[in-house]
Amino acid sequence: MLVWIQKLVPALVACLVVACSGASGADGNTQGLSAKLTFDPQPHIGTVECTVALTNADGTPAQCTEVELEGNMNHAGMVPVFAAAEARGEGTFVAELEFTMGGDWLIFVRGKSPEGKAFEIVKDVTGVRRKPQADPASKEGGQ
Ligand SMILES: [Cu+2]
Repeated sequence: MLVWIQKLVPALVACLVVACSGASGADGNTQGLSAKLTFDPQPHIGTVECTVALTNADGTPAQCTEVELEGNMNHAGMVPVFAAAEARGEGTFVAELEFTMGGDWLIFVRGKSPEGKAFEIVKDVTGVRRKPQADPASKEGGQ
């Protein structure tokens, strides 16, 4: 029994490490595009609306398609979170991203460029923490 556990635990750990690092994969090709992420409210543990503004190299809005986000962290055993982004025109997309843990996140923005080529842009979102206890006067998520 003990031997069985001694064999099993390293195997499980190895499994988690592979699963986590495998998610980020090789360097994605940005296809010359840039992404700007804005969050409303500021990133906190829980679901946050993320607006992605995609621009071409010359700064004009990039008419991308099939945009999705993957949120990940740099430690083992992390389950990545995925969110499809909805097109709002002018290279702008909106997604509901769920931060499942506090800490420093990497957000992978993926989709198709205006020319139909797959792109991947990685953005840092650092210092995600517990949602501040809002004072009762401010309404979370109200617009
Ligand atoms: Cu994590």
